[in-house]
Amino acid sequence: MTDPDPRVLLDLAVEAARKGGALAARGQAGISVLDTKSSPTDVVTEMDRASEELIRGVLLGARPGDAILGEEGGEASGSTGVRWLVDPIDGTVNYLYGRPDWGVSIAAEVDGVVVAGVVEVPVRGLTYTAVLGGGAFRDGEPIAAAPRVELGMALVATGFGYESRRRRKQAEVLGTVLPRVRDIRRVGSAALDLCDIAEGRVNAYYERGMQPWDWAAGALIAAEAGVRVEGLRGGPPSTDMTLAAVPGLFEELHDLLEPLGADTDG
Ligand code: LIP
Repeated sequence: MTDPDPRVLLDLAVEAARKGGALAARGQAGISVLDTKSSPTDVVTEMDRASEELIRGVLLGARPGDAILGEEGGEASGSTGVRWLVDPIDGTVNYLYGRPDWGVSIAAEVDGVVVAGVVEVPVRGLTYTAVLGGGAFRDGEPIAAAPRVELGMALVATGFGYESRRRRKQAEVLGTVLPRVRDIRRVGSAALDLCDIAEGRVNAYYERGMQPWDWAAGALIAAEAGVRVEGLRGGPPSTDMTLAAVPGLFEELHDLLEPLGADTDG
């Protein structure tokens, strides 16, 4: 079977992200918590579920044989070699509080390689996209990461998990990082953090505990914008750590985080 064209996959992802994002944006006012996951503060709203259902319908309606992994709906296997990674609302706590920094993240993998990704930011009306080898874009305009700065001049984004043990360790790591950098940003959405670095609005990003649906689309967009995106021990990002910065700064941040065991909880 010939591999599907990544641009065709991207167009479908954008259609699904816009539909899911529009539904979620309409429902943001007056939203309430439906359920919790790893801790009482790790919430799911009715819109996380409704938007993911709609997105799954658009993707699998067009390509019924594909596999899909969604934050809320779990995994369904397929037969085409294509797997979709879907986070219907990345930044759920922002969403719950009426804040604008949340997005819809959809990536397409072919035989395990992410080839297309979109992060849609409905309240801000922004669409970030990339296909493998084709550059990164915001609303169709090319974007690029900021040039390298020294670690001491870097604006560094990060985020925190929901469990108290992990948070204690993350606070400890932050205690070492904060005095060494220009400043820290905690936006509350990994997908948006990765788009921020892709267009030079922060210099670096690190976070422990992310899942493939959080990073897959944003990591491709950042990589296509010139950012190195990996785990802390080489290889692609993993749940242990997502670390992103332009070459040079990447190594500096890596060498600060690695001895701290920033990819562990203790
Ligand atoms: C969120 C991440 C964020 C992280 C939060 C949370 P969600 O995803 O994108 O970076 O710090 O703890 O995991 O739960 O909004 O999809």
